[in-house]
Amino acid sequence: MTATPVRIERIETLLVDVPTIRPHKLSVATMNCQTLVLVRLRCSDGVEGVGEGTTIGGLAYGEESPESIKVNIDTYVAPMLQGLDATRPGAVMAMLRKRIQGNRFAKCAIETALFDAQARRLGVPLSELFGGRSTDAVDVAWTLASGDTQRDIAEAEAMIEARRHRAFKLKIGLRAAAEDVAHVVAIKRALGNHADVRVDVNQAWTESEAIWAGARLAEAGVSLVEQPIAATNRAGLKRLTQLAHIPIMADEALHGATDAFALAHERAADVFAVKIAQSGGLLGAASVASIATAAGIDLYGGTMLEGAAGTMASAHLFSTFPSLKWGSELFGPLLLTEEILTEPLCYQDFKLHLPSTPGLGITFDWPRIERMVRHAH
Ligand code: MUC
Ligand code: MG
Repeated sequence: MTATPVRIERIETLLVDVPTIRPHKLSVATMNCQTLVLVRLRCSDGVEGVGEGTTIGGLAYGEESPESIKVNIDTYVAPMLQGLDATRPGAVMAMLRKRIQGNRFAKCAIETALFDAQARRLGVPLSELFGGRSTDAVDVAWTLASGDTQRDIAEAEAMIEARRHRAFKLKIGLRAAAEDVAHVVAIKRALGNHADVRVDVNQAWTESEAIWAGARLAEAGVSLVEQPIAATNRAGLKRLTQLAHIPIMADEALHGATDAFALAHERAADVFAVKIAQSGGLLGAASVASIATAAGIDLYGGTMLEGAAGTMASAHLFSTFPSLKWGSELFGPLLLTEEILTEPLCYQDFKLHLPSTPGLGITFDWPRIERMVRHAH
């Protein structure tokens, strides 16, 4: 007797607008609200999986917006997936990659929901489908991005005191490089050796600004510079890495395995920010990590400031890496004013602790989420 196949029955997408606890200032956008793009995938055996494809600042950061992610899933992806075997996420995604160009965030949301459902079906945490965990908790940095030096120092000190974060990423690149350097140096000086301070320029500097600033930041004890120059300027990133003033991390230059391979081949970065959304999903992000490991490039667990689903999907994957040298920045849910889970994620002792329950290991508070869902007029 053959078992009844398990089919993908229904895929629903939701845009959930959640205000942030304070303005979050990046060189490309100031966020006062985050729009979570959630996917609910229901299967014929009654199992449901959840995924997320959230981005930053509409179209300011990437080439997909929350609205495009939703409309492309609703119009193209969902009909393609209906009726397919839900127990084979890898095969479903391979088909989708062949038939749909780009749309990495949308693919990530779908792939996460497929793996969440399959892990629930098998009764194991999602991490077990990616080789099993090296750790049950990942270090989590916090981003200081209020734009105000004193406010950032007070915020960092409160985080250290609460034992929530001791590594801080400073968002810079909006102001002149000299002003930004003064801001960062003042914060590093105030926090001293209690904190690891890094900067993320989000592509804002020219190469010569990056050379000048990198030397000064290193002198002040800053540990890392993330994506200082344009993502397209891979040769420039390589030159900055070779200068060896300060470790260089690739973020926006890294859109999955092909970029990872090229960057690794040229040794154009010291560290990779691995992001599930930028990599087109968990499988792509796992490939990015493997390429980095083979090339002797350090790993950092990046975020697109997702809510609980994207954050936990990332945490499950990152927990399987043999080493996460630079920790992670999986603090997205802490930047939001509203809790969307029945039980919040566990941030304690500078780490995010992973649940051992099946799938993503989280339970959504759907009635509460429903009150924040954006409805078409
Ligand atoms: C980025 O560029 O890394 C991650 C943390 C944060 O504050 O912004 C994001 C995006
Ligand atoms: Mg970045």
